[in-house]
Amino acid sequence: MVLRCLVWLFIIGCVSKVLCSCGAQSEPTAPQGAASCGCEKLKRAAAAVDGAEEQTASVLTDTAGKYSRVANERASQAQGDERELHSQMVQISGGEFLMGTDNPGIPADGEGPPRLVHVDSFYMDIQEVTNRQFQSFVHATAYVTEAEKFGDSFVFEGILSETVKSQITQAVAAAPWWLPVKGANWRHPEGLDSNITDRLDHPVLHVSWADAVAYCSWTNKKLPTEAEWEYACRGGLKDRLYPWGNKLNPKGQHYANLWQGDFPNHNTGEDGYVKSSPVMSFPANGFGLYDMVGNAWEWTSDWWTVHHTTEQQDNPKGPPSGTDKVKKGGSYMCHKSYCYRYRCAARSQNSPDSSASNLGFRCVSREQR
Ligand SMILES: [Ca+2]
Ligand SMILES: [Ca+2]
Repeated sequence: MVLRCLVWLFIIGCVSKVLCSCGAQSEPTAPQGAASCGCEKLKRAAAAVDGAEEQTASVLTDTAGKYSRVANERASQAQGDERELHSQMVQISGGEFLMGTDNPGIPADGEGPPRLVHVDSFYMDIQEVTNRQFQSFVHATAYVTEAEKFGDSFVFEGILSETVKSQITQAVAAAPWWLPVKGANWRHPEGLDSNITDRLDHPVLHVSWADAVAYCSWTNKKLPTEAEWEYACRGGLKDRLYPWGNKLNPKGQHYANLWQGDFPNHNTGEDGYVKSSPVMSFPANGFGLYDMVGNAWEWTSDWWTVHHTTEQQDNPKGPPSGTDKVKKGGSYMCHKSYCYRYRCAARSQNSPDSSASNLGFRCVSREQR
């Protein structure tokens, strides 16, 4: 019991980090205290629960207009492929880029120092893996996720029904808006009284790192390294906060599914969604990749560390071992006041067995799949 509780606390911490990973480079710096949304504390094995009972892609200019035009062109192409079971992939031509930032939104996350990194060419899913895709994987393999084995997963309180909330006596001390919900898993994102029937094209959630690896392996793919993910996120732009530039809402438009309003009490849903959104609901970046920031956090293959060499690196893969895995991009729960991690350089962590209602993934491969 105690172990489970500790695990939950840890997961909650991780989830918080996920939620928080929403930062940047040139926009005004994140407000003090913006470092903790609680998602990094959601590890199944650590935290402390309160009251626990137990491309050759061309480099684009940084103007929103050009970004938007290219994004919309790619979006219209992608819509036609939506019926295909496996994600469409785009080739990301290899090259050098500055990974990290010298103006970290959340210094404690190890966003800096910036370092010159080269990555080889690779292919990347243009979208987060969806419930429909994960469902086909489960149908074909009878795979059981870790959240299903544990019997619970972390869910943000704000999206739970009153019935489910009334049955929960635990909370994560450092992030009380994260609740361990019995029966919550990818099929039941907010617990047993919820389902994915009307969310088959949303990102699959409540998947652990091992679950993500299993799915990618099934499609002959793998998880991206953090370097691959960040290079892809930047979409050919240099020293920019977001995949589309430095302004969060160019010309008043939303470019990602994030949180508007006061976190964690009121989400206005100004961008159209208070929870996850169907994949590809917002413009793609210069490489044709959707939802790199926002919607669902995305697992990477790297172990977590906040210490980075400043020497030039070639296809870095992170530390050889660790306790947490790196996740990137932030989620629909990210707000600048609390989780400034919806920036390409931002990062957060979760233990590999963690799962939560805002954490998903996408896959990469060396060859076209
Ligand atoms: Ca939103
Ligand atoms: Ca995402």
